[in-house]
Amino acid sequence: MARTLQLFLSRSSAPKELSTLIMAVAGACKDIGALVARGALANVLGSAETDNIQGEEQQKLDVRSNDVILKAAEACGVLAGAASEEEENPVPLKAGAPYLLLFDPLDGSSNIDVNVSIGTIFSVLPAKPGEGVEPFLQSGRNQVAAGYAVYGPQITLVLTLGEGVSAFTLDPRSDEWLQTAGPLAVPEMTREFSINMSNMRHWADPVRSYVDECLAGKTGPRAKDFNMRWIASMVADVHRILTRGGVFLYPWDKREPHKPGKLRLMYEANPMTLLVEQAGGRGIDGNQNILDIQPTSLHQRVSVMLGSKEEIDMLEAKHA
Ligand code: P6P
Repeated sequence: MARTLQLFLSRSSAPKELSTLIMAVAGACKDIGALVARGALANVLGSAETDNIQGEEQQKLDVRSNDVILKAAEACGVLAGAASEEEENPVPLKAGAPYLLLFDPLDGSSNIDVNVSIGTIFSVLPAKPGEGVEPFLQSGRNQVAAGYAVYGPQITLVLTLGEGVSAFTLDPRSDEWLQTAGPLAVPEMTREFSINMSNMRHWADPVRSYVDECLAGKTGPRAKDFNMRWIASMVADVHRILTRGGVFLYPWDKREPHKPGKLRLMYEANPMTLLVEQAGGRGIDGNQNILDIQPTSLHQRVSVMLGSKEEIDMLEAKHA
């Protein structure tokens, strides 16, 4: 009989308050999964006709998912505050509580209406004294936990508490999260890269050179043929990499040169990089390990290259 998430947490070194938080987030992901599964039937498809702080049009499911998580965050009693992609400012919760929660409630919005896997990403930091954004501006190394739920053919929760990565599948019959994998390990070598090729003409030279070598295949410098995957839901692409290896790139490009990248550091790149590192992979922004970046703003963006160690070592060398 597979272990429930509750039993897994009780046997981990996680403090009781952290287990309470993880169960609260996991419960919110169940509720979001149910909304995703009902789609049009729950009137959660399509645009909410509003923009988020990034100036991006919000989908109804972005807004609904955000509400679900914020409610769970408020009720769990162990969060000093929460920060969301969908909220301009952090939401203060319980003064003196031990943790901060940062999340992207619904990642992959462009896939919602076309029934392609989407997900929720979350990161847990220790609470720090201070007001507003300040306590949240901690590097990814400070994360005490990170994870995501992927709403796909299975609803799967992937989690690290800093002692490896485990996966739990939601059993539709019992409505329990049951452990189905772990510890996950990202193979050091891969033949699969993941990038939006339509941006090729905008990439910086090191990324262009790396991808060209992958495309050159067996007769090129890599002496092997590569496959390409791009789901355009970071959660789904990273889940594939945690499951069978690969390398995911959303690098800086010339389209908006003032932006370091498209993805957000605090609640997309940091949690995903912690998971990948905990599974033996790496994550860099081209200059440094993503987890070493000292954040200066809550919604700052970052260039992301993460996955199989050999590929990231190669990308790092090309950026040197
Ligand atoms: P593009 C989804 O909108 C997202 O933030 C990530 O989940 C995904 O990897 C990326 O953007 C897709 O971006 O430019 O290929 O649509």
